[in-house]
Amino acid sequence: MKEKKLYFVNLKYKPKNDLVCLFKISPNKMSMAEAANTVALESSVGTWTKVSGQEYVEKLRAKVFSIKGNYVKIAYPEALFERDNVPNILSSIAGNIFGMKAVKTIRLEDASFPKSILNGFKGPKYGIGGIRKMMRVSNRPLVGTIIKPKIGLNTEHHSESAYESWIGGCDIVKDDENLASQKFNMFENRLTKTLEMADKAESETGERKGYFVNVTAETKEMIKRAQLVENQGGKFVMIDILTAGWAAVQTLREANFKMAIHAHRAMHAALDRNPEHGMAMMVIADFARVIGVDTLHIGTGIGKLEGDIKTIKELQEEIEKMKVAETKKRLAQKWANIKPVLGVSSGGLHPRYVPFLIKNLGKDLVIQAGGGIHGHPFGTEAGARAMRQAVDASLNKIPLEEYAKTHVELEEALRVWRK
Ligand code: RUB
Ligand code: CA
Repeated sequence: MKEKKLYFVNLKYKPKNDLVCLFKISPNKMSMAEAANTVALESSVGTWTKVSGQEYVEKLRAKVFSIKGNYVKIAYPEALFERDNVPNILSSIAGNIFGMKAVKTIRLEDASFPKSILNGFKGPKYGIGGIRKMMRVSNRPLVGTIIKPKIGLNTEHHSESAYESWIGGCDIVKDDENLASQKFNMFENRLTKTLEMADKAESETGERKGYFVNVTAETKEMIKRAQLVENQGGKFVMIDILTAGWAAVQTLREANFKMAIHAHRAMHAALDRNPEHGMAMMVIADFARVIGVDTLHIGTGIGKLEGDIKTIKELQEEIEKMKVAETKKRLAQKWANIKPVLGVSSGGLHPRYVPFLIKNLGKDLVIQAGGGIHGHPFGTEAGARAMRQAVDASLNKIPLEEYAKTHVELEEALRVWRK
């Protein structure tokens, strides 16, 4: 490798068939160009000293092609990667660089994929259109719930709670992220009993009912569980994409089951909460979309968890649109063959927050409330009713307080949950 200073910086370079990354960098006792150069070399073909090797390797080097303040864009030639291998791609662009002494902090804000890399992936099997068709809901947000308490309920109580949620008006019932196959609520029995309840609720309400059953486990066991869901006619499986790991998400998608895949993002804040260091949720969402989950948690901008609504709106566009424009923290992307993913807002929600969510995030959304349904003083069924009433009121632009005068479940929800 040549030793020329800033060999990995080429501000005249125009990316063609490259994977482009946007980094926010705070250099450590060196110029920005030197720090960016170090990031590009470590994340592509270089190392900290001159090594002997064949000259052709240089063709694969990453190029820093834009430096604006703390924001740096780096282009990686697509040939650098095994193009259908997410762990491989991340080991370059999101690997050693986070620990380099050349930077005080570094955050990967976004990635943008060339068509050749997108072509290597399946993307979502259903996407927004497919999920709407499957659930027969065309013109409103879907309403979902997470059974609470999040863990510890036995199978009978868990499936009863699911039934009550569905007949109250929920479209979707979801396992919590930390429910797998514990002794108190084993997977197989829960699946059978809950799907029975879904069938019962479907015939009683005339609506489609979906169960996001959590198959997160060691990968062979995960596939076994997903197969059981397929055998029993379930519509969805759920996976905790970060704790299971990217290879597991690929394994599940590549297995090409009939079910749609719901992605829970537990642990994302370990990567994305620090605005100066780590990896933005935008990048996590990008890889979830290319691999092919159908629904993904994006945050709320209002509930119990960190996240501002402007960032969440940009994230929603990233997963729900076929083409997104560049912003300060996002790169432009044309999604080519990759279908859109439906965003899920969840975390500390209750009916009072519904107008805010619909105003900001629109109808292509799953509005999901756990405590905000099961904590309703009249019980789970009433809690689900109150959520649907809040959705109806918001879509008809009727203030909640007004609608509550003729809808007792909503009235009670507004009385107990003031903000
Ligand atoms: C929801 C809950 C979910 C979070 C995850 O329960 O705990 O796991 O939505 O967060 P509740 P995120 O409705 O009782 O708060 O959606 O931000 O990934
Ligand atoms: Ca992107």
